[in-house]
Amino acid sequence: MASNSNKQPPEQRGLHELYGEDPIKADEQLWGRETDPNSRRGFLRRSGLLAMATALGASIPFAKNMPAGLIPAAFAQSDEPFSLPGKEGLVVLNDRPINAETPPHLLDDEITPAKHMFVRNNGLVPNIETLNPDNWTLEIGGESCETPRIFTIADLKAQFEHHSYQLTVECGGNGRSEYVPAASGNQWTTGAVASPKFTGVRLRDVLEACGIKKDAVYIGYYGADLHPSGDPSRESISRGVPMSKALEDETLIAWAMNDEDLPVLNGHPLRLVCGGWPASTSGKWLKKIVIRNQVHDGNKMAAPSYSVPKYPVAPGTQVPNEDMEIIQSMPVKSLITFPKTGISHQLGQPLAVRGHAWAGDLSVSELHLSIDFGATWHKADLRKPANRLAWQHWQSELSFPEKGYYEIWAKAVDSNGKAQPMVVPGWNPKGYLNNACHRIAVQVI
Ligand SMILES: Nc1nc2c(c(=O)[nH]1)N[C@H]1C(S)=C(S)[C@@H](COP(=O)(O)O)O[C@H]1N2
Ligand SMILES: [Mo]
Repeated sequence: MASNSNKQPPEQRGLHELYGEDPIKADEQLWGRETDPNSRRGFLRRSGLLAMATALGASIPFAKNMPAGLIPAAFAQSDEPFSLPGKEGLVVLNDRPINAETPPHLLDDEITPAKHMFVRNNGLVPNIETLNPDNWTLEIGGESCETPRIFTIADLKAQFEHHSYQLTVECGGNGRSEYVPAASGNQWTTGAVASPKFTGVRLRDVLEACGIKKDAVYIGYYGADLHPSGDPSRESISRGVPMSKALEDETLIAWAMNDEDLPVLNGHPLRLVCGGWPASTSGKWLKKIVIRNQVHDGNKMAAPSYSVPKYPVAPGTQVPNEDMEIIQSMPVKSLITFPKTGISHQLGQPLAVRGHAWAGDLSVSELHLSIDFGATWHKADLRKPANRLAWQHWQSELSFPEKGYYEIWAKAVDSNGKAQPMVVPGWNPKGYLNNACHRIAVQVI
């Protein structure tokens, strides 16, 4: 963030100069920085608050509490129209490969419906004609597999016990758009997360049926999607998890989501699901699983992919790959799924607020809400998860002291006592693990 030292800080200038006709332009002049007027980063400068009041046409009762570096939640909405087969209301971030996220108010269901589950593809979606569940096979192998075998989906269904779990899957890059300097990759805001119910067989049962050698340390998956180049000798992505995660009760080889076939974009006819870990470990269009005697070395396993620095670094630092570690459990996080950001609310009436919270392998123990930019907090009612690794629902009622612009902030605390940060957490080169508090805008009238 280069600021121009020749320019005066805003305090020393007249307000008319600051606002001008266009607050973003005015800000640019002040700080000598090129700004994309459509970029939410345009509000990161110190005059952001004043610009916001002008743009909103409303007073901000708790303005003095609001950290100057924040992008107002009122401007964080996206109304881009978009349609993908079987999906509704998702916002497309990239179409080659297809990546689309879900606006928070469409994640209001306790169990995420298929039409609202985000899509994150690293390669080319397999041709629908090749995704026939009747002749699909899953191969189990690898150097630490005693007896490599091939199963049809019918074999899996017939030979192993079926299990259903609601599992929270979140892309490791969810929230990336808020990092400064920007990290390359899909600019996810908050919508690369979902918590549907998956049905399948335990990965453990299948691996044990094939024999796990004593030296096994990791599993890796291979899917049927091609690398974006179309080169069949290259994998689009091939990641995995340590044996301890692979052997958990909830780690599934799933064929169904919410009691229906998996949607094509979410891995039909078969996928791996490792709830609570970066969703990149949940292989779609699953063709093969290998049991490894070393950390799996498929595409996107090595740093910097899905890895973060082992120590905190200053924003923009170049971090050597050997100083990075693979992301395991995702951090504590929450969403406000009702109301939709930007609503108007009548003064004097309580406002019902609700959402979900999750914490990777852990559970969430508290959910706090603030309407005064984090100066004071109060606890919401938080429910237990449907099962381990499912997100937890919370709800509350809020009252507002006077008319004006407010933000509702939600902050979850995990079962180890760790809370979400109010602002974007430690910068990392690829922009992973942003679990900053979710904020929505409310205008009290
Ligand atoms: N075969 C395959 N599996 C994959 C991917 C992929 O591109 N190909 N993307 C991974 C990543 S990075 C994420 S975040 C999740 C997304 O799952 P979804 O598209 O069902 O929401 O799938 C993971 N599994
Ligand atoms: Mo991801």
